[in-house]
Amino acid sequence: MTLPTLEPTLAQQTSSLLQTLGVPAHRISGGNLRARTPITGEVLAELPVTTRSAAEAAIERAHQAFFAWRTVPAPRRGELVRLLGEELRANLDPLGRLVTLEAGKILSEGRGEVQEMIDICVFAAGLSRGIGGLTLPSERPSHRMMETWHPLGVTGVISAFNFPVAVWAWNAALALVCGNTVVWKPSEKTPLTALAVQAIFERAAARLPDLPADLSTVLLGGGALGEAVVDHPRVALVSATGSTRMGRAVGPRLAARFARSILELGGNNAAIVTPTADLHLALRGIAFAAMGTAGQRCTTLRRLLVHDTVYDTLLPQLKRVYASVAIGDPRLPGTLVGPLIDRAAFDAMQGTLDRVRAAGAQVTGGERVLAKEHPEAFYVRPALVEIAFQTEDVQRETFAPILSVLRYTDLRDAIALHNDVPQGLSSAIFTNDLREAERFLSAEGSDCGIANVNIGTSGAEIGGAFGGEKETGGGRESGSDVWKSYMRRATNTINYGTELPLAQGVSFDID
Ligand code: UN1
Repeated sequence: MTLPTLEPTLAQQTSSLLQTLGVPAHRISGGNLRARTPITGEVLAELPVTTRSAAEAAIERAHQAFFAWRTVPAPRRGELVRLLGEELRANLDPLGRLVTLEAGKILSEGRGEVQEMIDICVFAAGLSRGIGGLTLPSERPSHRMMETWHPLGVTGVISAFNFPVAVWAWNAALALVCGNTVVWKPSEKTPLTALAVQAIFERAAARLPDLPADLSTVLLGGGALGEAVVDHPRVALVSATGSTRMGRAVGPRLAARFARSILELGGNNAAIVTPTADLHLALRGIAFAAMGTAGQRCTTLRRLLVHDTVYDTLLPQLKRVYASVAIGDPRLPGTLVGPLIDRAAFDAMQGTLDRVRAAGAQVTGGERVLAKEHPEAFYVRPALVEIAFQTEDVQRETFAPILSVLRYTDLRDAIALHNDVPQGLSSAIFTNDLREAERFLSAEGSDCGIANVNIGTSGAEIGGAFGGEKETGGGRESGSDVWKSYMRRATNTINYGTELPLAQGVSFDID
């Protein structure tokens, strides 16, 4: 008699991944923070939350660690980040799988997220030998001016469920090489991936002798812990990713105590498809940007502005793709669209669809699928909304796969429509017309922090500055010269002469 081989449950798969990733058992049992998987809705683990007083003590320890860390030479700090990248590379597969289990992304996106972490470690390790300031001419003889960049202090990172590990890495890799210490409050929906990253970080740190302890700490819990980070006078900078609503709560509190902030909030990203666009290429770009990560990226394509002359060609093609896209278990190789994170996300999606229908839109898709197989999970067919004008719902970010499609006839009108939303994160134009592309990228074009030509709105590389304008919050993370936000700049004027001339020709002779 042969016994049927039982597939391990998702909780068992998770616990074996956590073991592989080196997460100590006591961190993942015996508490009341429930980690669930959106794949089935089942509970994966129940883990201890961090109390407010423990969080405050952790911030105090991070502050003490900062005093030691700021004096470690930057290239040596970069060595830690290089080793972190090495550990992440060695754990790309299990960590990517854990992201899939906990956040519901398809496997290649789970791995992609870990790849982003590795990439920023490479970038930051290089940067640790390139943090440099300007030397400037002084108007005074025998004087020199220069800028020096100094570590800032404790950096608080508040991250969202949809990029449960990469956002920490963009911030932590830069903060650490800049000489800051890090306190991380991940989304309470994704505590397990956070613990896995913490274990990986601790392994990297253990490879260097004589490092200060508490260089990066994770705090697990809900909004009250986020508030503890935001309000703590020792936290010099908070980098917060999430909704505009969250940003409205966080931004003013940080401003009130003159702390620095990097806010990466809602997006309502649009693409314009012009008459000369390569429609095949546009179709692929639109599909990934609008349906990838089940529409749960801040860079997700949410609005599509299509020129009248190509609308009736593109729309039927788009509808075919939407009708046939593979929705289901994100662990399966063919799946392109995994589950929404939870019931609240599903309800928000249905609410928006009901209202745009009532406003006269024609909605294709959007319905729940696989409800019989997974009564506690929320799989949906991505929705296309054909609508004549931008209603309040079109102008608002609904964190779900809804793509509103509008017609235009004049590029100026399309750009005006494009910018007529409160958010300003990412944008794209599909065109083969140089003039149209350049107009879109110009000062009178897209008003977003990211503007692309012939690629979609999502999937940015770490080398560029990442973030957006208006209600997106104005913050920038990741590449380019973003490191400057994690440091304080000192302007130094040095007099190597024997006279004391004053600037602006001022005289102040005391004898
Ligand atoms: C997010 O959704 O919070 O450009 C970040 C992208 C990713 C980052 C998304 N590199 O889509």
